[in-house]
Amino acid sequence: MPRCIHVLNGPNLNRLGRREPEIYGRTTLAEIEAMCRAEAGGDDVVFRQSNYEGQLVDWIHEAIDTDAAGMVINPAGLTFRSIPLLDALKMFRAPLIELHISNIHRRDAIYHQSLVSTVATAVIAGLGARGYATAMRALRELIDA
Ligand code: DHK
Repeated sequence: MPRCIHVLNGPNLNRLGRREPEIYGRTTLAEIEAMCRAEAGGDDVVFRQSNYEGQLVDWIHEAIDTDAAGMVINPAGLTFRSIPLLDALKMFRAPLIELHISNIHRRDAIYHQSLVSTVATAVIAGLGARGYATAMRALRELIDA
């Protein structure tokens, strides 16, 4: 049975390409999905985005219940305050990479304290959209290890 990697994206990421391009660039989420699938090798990819916290929690439960091999998550604005998201990720036992397009540590202080980083295997921030491809490569290596 092929391994499955889940790539989850939080609020407002559906607007990438036209959302504060000076921060997030002009790559669209559809283009990012294509980048992730291009890096997947023989692994299946579930690629999703939601503006709703509960939907992301449900998708994390689904990843747990279907024995996902690993996860890349860009929690977006839910990174810093969402206890429900954190509690769900605490149950996810496979490799987990937290991904941010921007370098959150070089931005306003509200973006500096990630709750998700307390449970992530690794964190990638500041590489722009290409960070997703880097995260996919790194996650597959973590899964293989
Ligand atoms: C995306 C968002 O939507 C912000 O709320 C985060 C993250 C940063 C990113 O850089 O991908 O603070």
